[in-house]
Amino acid sequence: MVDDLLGNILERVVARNPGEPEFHQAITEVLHTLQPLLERRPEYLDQRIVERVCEPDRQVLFRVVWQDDAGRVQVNRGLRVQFNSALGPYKGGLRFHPSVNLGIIKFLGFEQTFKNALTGLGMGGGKGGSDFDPKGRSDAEVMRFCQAFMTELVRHIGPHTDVPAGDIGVGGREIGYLFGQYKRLTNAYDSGVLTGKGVGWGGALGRTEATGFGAVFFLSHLLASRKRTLDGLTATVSGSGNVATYAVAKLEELGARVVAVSDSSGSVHDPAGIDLALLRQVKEVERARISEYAARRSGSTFLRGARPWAIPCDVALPCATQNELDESDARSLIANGCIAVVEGANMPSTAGAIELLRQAGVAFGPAKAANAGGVATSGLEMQQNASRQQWTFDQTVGRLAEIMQRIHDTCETTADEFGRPGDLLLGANIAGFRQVADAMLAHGVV
Ligand code: NDP
Ligand code: 2IT
Repeated sequence: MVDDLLGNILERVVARNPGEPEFHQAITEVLHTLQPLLERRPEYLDQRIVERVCEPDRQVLFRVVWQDDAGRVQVNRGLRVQFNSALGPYKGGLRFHPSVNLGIIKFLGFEQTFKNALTGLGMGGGKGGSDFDPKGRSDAEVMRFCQAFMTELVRHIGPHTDVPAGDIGVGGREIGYLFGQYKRLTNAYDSGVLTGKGVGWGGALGRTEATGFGAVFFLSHLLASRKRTLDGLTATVSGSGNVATYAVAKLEELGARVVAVSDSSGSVHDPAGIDLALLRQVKEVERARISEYAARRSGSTFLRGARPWAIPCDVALPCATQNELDESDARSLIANGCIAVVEGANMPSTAGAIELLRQAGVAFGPAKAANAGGVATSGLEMQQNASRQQWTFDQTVGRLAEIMQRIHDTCETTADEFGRPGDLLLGANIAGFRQVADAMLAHGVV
């Protein structure tokens, strides 16, 4: 009965959002896990909470026009989807990548809503970005693009309304240019309007490291509940951006050997263990391709066009992008004896891959729980801005560690409560949804 109702809702959501496969995928994954909750809480269906959470509060699409270094006029599209504000101001990153479209931003905003609920820090869900491609652009071009983008975005955001941050293609440099333009347009030093700011002007120490660190804290708890530790394990990580870099750093600090990282052109296999200083030099300082790492590091090889999942490992952390770990990748991981997959990226594993990992008994840390450390630390940055304080690195990372432990335990106990021990995907979806749904019920028909 509930199953039929959920099936009908899903069908309607897919029909009214055509051509948005990533959004359909994210909604399908969540709705497929809600049945046991809805059987106990029929008021969610009576009040049409499921339909309501699948419909964004607001979607803003806008033109972004700027001039490149050669004086040519460039036209991009800007987006901000304000998905759900039941728990607080909209909160979520901005993605600058040529693949960005409305369906991708909607999937990210939908996921963000439940992820932010799991942090317990009173944040709603939103996401935005542009099809602008920062690769190969000069700092001056990136600055002019960010200024043009903020010239429209400024109307829609604010410390109590909507608080953007980084995501793919948006890091400290971009947040700086965006903040500068926001300040110029408003004549207000609203520190709390963006997170991921520089530590000298309102940023929180530890925010840069937070998503990668948080994912590894989550992995440690996942292993601990199976009486294992990271010490001595072999890890593979995809991506070599913000999340991947600080996942590598924490994995190595906790005694694991990371033998692979990647970017969209291929993977590096480094059997001796990734040299973190070289990785940061190549990616953060020089903004070069990951093949450059292999060129400078003896004993490592560059596997052009390959994902890292065929390289044997005990634990795997997809930290690049959506749908980067499919069924054939899952088969390779299982065949090589991988014991845990923890998602640093958003929706990196396909539904088929997740099912294969589940059947094989591989421990699984779902994105909306495992990568919540980034946005949680954005919440801590907002707390610091509101109280005009700056905490030490250890204070912030200490809070992050507590939050990740609590998120892990919430997922575990919720899975137990609904008779599916160890199914942290179900635990995360139900725990996040329940919190949003109860707030929406309390707020009435709005
Ligand atoms: P970055 O831009 O810093 O790094 C992205 C990395 O992923 C790069 O190595 C990039 O390679 C690779 N990548 C991007 N797109 C693709 C693609 N289509 N195919 C293969 N590789 C790709 O981004 P982040 O590290 O911030 O984000 C990584 C993931 O983590 C995303 O899914 C993001 O949504 C998620 N996330 C980020 C958080 C944060 O705080 N930053 C918080 C929670 C989740 P290349 O340079 O070749 O494009
Ligand atoms: O996907 C994510 O959680 C992020 N990109 C971070 C969002 C944030 O507001 O810090």
